[in-house]
Amino acid sequence: MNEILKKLDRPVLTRFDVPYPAALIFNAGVTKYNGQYVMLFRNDYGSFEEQRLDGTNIGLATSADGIHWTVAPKPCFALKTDEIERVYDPRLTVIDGVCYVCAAVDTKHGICGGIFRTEDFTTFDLLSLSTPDNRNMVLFPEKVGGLYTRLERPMPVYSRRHRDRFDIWFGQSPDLRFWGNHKLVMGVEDVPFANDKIGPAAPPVKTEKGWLTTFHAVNLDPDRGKNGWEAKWTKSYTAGVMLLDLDDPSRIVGKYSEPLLFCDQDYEEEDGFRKSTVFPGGMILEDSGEVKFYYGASDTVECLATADVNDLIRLCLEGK
Ligand code: BMA
Repeated sequence: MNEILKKLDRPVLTRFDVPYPAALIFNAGVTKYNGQYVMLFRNDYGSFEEQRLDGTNIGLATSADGIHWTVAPKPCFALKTDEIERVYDPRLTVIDGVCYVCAAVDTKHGICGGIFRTEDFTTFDLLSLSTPDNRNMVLFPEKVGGLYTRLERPMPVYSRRHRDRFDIWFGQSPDLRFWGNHKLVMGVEDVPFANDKIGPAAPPVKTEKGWLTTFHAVNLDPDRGKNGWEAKWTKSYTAGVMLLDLDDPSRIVGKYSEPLLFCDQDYEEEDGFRKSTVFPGGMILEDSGEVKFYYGASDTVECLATADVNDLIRLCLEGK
């Protein structure tokens, strides 16, 4: 484990905490909203025992301390239309008192990034849907230069020689519907621990020294073979951390050159669907300076790690 990170000694949410059919609980978005912690988690349901997955919905959990969670009696969100097949991997950002949810949206014509608006976690209004393929996006918690701002990760297969050479991009919008000002933030070749693709992870938090944000990094090892209960899982997902310029978040101020977060605890991988996988979807900066990272582990359970914000900033500034 990275020495500045403290992990809880168990997952923070698993299928056993969920009062409806649930198999894999992971990749949650977390925020503080109206005085409590709110989590939207991905639930791939089916049968864990039979290692069978039938579908995906999104569950809601709330907490007073960010550690002990109560799951609402029913899933709160699943979307199927003639065109949309499923919504997953929610990331939450509160802007001016309204909660926005960025999520991956599988459609019949490609995978898109959706931005939804909710005030009650019961109804979710779709504000915008990207063109495919672009499934990973996160919103900044305030406008930058008068515009809503996001990090995103298009998936250009054809032009990248049919390999997963995916990078992190920047975009802005006057209204969360029309997006432009696109710029490259970081290429996969700039991350020494990724040989495959990178992308945003949890939405950024604001610090005095810049926007602190995590990103996911994928390492491909074709020889890895069966690594979990999926038939063949040859990837490993770790998470890095970087600091972006406050006024121009398309510019990197500092970046830690090693992974910040990776699987190294038994409870992260036990009976795991896809081992060697972490995916942070929620990051909260507390007034005390503690940063909470919520992350899916092995695409099976949701976990929590904490670190001091100044240690994280130091890592980014020294690790460039
Ligand atoms: C990505 C997404 C994530 C998942 C990750 C690792 O492509 O499907 O939801 O956590 O793969 O399996």
